[in-house]
Amino acid sequence: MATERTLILVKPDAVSRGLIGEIVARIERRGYVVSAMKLMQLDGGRAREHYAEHKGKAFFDDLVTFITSAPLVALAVEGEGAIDGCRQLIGATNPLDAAPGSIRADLAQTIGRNLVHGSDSAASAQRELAIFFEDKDFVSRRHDLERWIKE
Ligand code: IDP
Ligand code: MG
Repeated sequence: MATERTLILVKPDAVSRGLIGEIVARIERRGYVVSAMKLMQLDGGRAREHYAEHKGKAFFDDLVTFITSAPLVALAVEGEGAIDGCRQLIGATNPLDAAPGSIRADLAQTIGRNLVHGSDSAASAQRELAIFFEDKDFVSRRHDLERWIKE
């Protein structure tokens, strides 16, 4: 397995509930490292770009309204298999289907307020990271990553 970089969003509901630390802590405890992090309020254009795959769906407008409604935290997260690993930590889209112990199962109630976004593939991660970050925003965490990779 290779070191991967994924986009995590601590969505506005999580920021509003004071869960930034809880969510970042779970990601760090798994052994993944943060290589970029930004507290920001997303504009409509970038929100529609981020959720482009859902354009035309019934929930699309509500989703864009929600994700732009208040500040979120965008993070680049790195580690071995970080894309699928973070999705596992986050849990299924609907908190009622999410595995116990996952963020959504433990901390969320509804699909529309499920606290966290995580990229679902390498292609999505690359596309989504470019919406939130420029090359200069990333710092090297190579030294810290190597401590976790003991093969
Ligand atoms: P994901 O966040 O688990 O990748 P997606 O299917 O990519 O889930 O959907 C993006 C986001 O859109 C979800 O996290 C959720 O907040 C919202 N969403 C997805 N499906 C529904 C729905 O049926 N009703 C309302 N909101 C939805
Ligand atoms: Mg998705």
